[in-house]
Amino acid sequence: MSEAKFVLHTDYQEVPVAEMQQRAAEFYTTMRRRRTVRDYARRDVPREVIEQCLLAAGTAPNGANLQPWHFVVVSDPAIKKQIREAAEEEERDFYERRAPQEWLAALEPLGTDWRKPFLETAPFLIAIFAQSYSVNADGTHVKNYYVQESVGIATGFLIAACHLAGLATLTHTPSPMGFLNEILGRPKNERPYLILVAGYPVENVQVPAITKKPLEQITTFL
Ligand code: IYR
Repeated sequence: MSEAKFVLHTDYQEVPVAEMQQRAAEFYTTMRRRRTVRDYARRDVPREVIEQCLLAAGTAPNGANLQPWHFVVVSDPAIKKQIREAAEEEERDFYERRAPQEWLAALEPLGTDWRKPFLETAPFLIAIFAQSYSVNADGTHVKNYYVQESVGIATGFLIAACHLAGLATLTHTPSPMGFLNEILGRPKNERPYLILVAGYPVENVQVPAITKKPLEQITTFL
């Protein structure tokens, strides 16, 4: 059993309170400009930008630092087409049969339906997988911890990184998503978490007229 080793946290930088205020406000100002975009231009984005965003995602805090995630970055048009076809098949069933009326009513303000053209038009689909467990070289399994939370936080970092880089994103969750393992050749210990679509919006893109809850509604200070 190896013991914990510690190093000085020289990366931590204290910020004067006035600057703290300013930075926190600036971050909010930046983040509030993020919108989920569903209409993408057929315009390339350099792969290096996505790589940097993924590096940021990989810094996320996570259970026991086991980093239980895998990101499959799809730009190949043939694979995107397969994903679109499989997703639309599930989505059609969802919208036309499986979805309860209450769910459809909740989705109405977003104007979504079973058609998912963005899965082909956007330059990048990042399929995010959650590793329920890891597999050693000898085939034995290692348990992962707080997998959903960990992957959710990494996904949040990834979305923020893309947004800061000037990319629009969409969190797409076709249900069920098992087809992603087959199409992308991922192993049984990995569960599809969501597809993050990234790219440029079409010109004059429109987004639903929705609002975010005010601070008083989402917080309690005691
Ligand atoms: N997965 C479907 C339905 C959907 C569900 C929720 I909750 C959303 O916020 C948006 C869509 C789809 O992608 O259309």
